[in-house]
Amino acid sequence: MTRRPPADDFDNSQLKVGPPADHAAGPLAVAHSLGQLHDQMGVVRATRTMLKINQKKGFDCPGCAWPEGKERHAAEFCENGAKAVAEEATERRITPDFFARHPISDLSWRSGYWLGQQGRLTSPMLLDRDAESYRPISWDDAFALIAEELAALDSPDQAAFYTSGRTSNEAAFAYQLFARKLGTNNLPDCSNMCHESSGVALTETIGIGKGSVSLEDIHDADLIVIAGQNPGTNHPRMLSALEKAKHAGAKIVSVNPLPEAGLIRFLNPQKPSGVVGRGTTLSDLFLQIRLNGDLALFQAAGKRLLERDAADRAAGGPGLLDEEFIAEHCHGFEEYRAHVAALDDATVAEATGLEPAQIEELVDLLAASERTVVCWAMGLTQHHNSVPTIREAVNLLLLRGNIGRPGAGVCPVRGHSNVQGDRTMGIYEKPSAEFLDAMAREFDFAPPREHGYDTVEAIRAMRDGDVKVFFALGGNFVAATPDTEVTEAAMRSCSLTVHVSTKLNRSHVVHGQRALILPTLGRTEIDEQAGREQFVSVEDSMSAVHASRGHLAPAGPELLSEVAIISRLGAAVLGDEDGMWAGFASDYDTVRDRISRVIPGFEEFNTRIRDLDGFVLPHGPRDERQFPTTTGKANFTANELAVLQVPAGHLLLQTVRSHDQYNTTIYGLDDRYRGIRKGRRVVFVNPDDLIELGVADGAMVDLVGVPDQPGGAARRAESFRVVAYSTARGCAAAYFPETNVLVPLDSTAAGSNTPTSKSVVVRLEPRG
Ligand SMILES: Nc1nc2c(c(=O)[nH]1)N[C@H]1C(S)=C(S)[C@@H](COP(=O)(O)OP(=O)(O)OC[C@H]3O[C@@H](n4cnc5c(=O)[nH]c(N)nc54)[C@H](O)[C@@H]3O)O[C@H]1N2
Ligand SMILES: Nc1nc2c(c(=O)[nH]1)N[C@H]1C(S)=C(S)[C@@H](COP(=O)(O)OP(=O)(O)OC[C@H]3O[C@@H](n4cnc5c(=O)[nH]c(N)nc54)[C@H](O)[C@@H]3O)O[C@H]1N2
Ligand SMILES: [Mo]
Repeated sequence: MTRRPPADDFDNSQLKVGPPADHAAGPLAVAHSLGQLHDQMGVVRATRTMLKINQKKGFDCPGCAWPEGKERHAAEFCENGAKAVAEEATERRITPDFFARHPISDLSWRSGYWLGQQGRLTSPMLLDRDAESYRPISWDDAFALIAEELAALDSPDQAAFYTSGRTSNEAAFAYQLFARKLGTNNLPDCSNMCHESSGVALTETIGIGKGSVSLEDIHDADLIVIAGQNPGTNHPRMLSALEKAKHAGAKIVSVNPLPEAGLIRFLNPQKPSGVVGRGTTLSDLFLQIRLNGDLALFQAAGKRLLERDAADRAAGGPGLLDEEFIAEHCHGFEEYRAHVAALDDATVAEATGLEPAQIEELVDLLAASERTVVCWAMGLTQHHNSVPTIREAVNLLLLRGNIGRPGAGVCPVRGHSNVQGDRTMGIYEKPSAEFLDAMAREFDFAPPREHGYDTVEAIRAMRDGDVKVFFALGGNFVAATPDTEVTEAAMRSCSLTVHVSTKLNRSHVVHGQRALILPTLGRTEIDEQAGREQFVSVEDSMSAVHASRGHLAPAGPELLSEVAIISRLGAAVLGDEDGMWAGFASDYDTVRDRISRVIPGFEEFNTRIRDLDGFVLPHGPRDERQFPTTTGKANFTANELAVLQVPAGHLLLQTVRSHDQYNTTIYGLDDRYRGIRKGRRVVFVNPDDLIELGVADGAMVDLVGVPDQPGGAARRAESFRVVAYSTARGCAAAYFPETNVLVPLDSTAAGSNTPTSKSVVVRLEPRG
């Protein structure tokens, strides 16, 4: 199963490896973002744009889902938000003649970086059967072609409708309505590869799959545990919140196999001290945990808290548990207590790679804190045991009543800027009966009840010929998903692939028998329909909904908004007798009216969204300690601990983001905080592991997986430079999407079906 990646991805000739940074942000970050912006946008346009980002009358940063808070800075953005904006608001354009000059045979060998650098897509394009190049097509013909392909299916379930998390609430709602009216729940989304494990674990334990804290809770916390997250790169604005908490006396614990710069020290570029001073030291405790060891860590910490509680009570003290909370609001405590009592310390040591004294330090902090928040991201969600790991984080919080009170709670830090909103809008392959009932009432139809395909299931279905039409509202499906060879073949076997996109990417050049590119407006652009400026809405990681308005002229006259594209698709495929779709396209208020009648928490949507602060959605556990679980209480759970065994001579590889990428969008070839410049094909390995494996720092290796069957072919990613680096023993790290070829399609998290992108077993094979 060898796959050569696009040719220019291999170029490591300029690669420079230096020492990692010991802090994040600061003046250099500002210089970097301005450089990128001026390069892509010119000075005037860049400055005008940056003054609107995350402002109350401006647009929501397309970077991440971290909330803005009520008081905004003049510059409410970060280095990486600026890069995300530059990527979208670039003045470079791809016009139809670009495709004439670059046939598919050329484009399919270009790197993702090169494709993205070509500029904004401006015209709808069709790649016809057996054609060598994309050619222009009118919007009407494009919609007619999709209608024809959908009509040719034996069943609507032979189509799949993917969403990436930048899609607005309005577009997402119209899109899921379209799919369900067509007759399918095949609505896979990027969340399936992202925070699905959080959603599943939180729904089971607290009754709602969303975080329970606000920005103020972060500021007010005594203790913030950050596990499996690299905010310095992926949520830089979070560092300002951590700094604020820190100045108010909070302690911060970082749990990570890598010592990420952003969690060590932070120079706030928005404060004078950040420009001249040494900044704020963020982490009080760094636990360099083995990949996949968090379940064991949380369980061990819970066990020790219980032991200390018992000891304290025996000595006449008040104990450490919040007994009242546990008695009144929790279920399953005794089972949990019995389960962790049997936990074996040797297994914990093996799973975590940590000394008992290190775990004791965490327990000291947990015991001393009256208000604890646990934050996490992909380091917890992309493992086999992700769902029980997150359940275990909840156990730890429940013990001391840390849910539903100020300064405390669960904080899954979302990725894409509206990924949480898309799910709220019904982008979900497993919709609840209540949601479908509400849709049925509002739109007077019988929505399909059978669950649809998630991302991994959709790939299997395409591979097996069960899905023939693949439609994507944003994203870069073939590059973001696991098992690249399998996925690319699956995509190629479709009769039609359609991508609503802002930028060219690999999913446009690995295509079905026919393929469409439908260019769309981005967040930064003015969206005018029927002579009136429209706005859209988004929901951040803390359930706050607010409006987003672009202010730049669209990248080209032919672009349609996502809402317009879905509405015209709806009319072309399903007809529009009552004018609903036409109404959606010309006035987004009509979409919001529908949302207000279908989705709880959106009552009076059109009025409340016009409040510049937006509004916060209800959240039972956070607001009133109401836990809408099957037991009606917050559930303690007993989770089996199994240590992930890695065969001799192998390492556990995590696939991560560099500082210069947004998922599959590569902004540049540096990873400044980790000391890497001008190259991406590197693998970070602990120096002691290198000695044991007999591989030198700087050596060139292939990363080779473990065959699915004994004697079978192994997955392989070629040509990586070994970088000796501080990471937990037995662990390695390399960037995705280059390493997605190594992630087996069938290797997914139990309960959420999320690909296990953070625990891939590999060996390093030196290149001759
Ligand atoms: N600039 C920028 N911003 C982004 C993105 C981007 O690509 N670029 N992507 C967006 C999206 S969609 C998302 S989901 C988020 C992703 O945000 P992150 O989750 O921060 O992204 P990753 O690079 O995957 O980093 C995972 C972190 O978890 C650690 N880790 C890995 N495995 C384990 C483990 O087993 N245990 C523990 N304790 N730690 C572990 C890694 O060392 C790393 O620090 O960021 C969003 N924001
Ligand atoms: N190995 C490995 N794989 C991973 C991960 C990992 O950590 N390791 N992380 C996973 C995660 S957390 C996620 S969220 C997924 C991401 O998966 P996706 O969301 O599918 O991928 P992106 O790279 O974010 O999508 C980028 C493309 O979106 C389009 N785009 C950008 N802005 C807009 C817009 O406003 N509208 C429209 N219509 N299109 C737009 C552009 O054409 C761009 O090329 O990847 C997953 N894959
Ligand atoms: Mo994500």
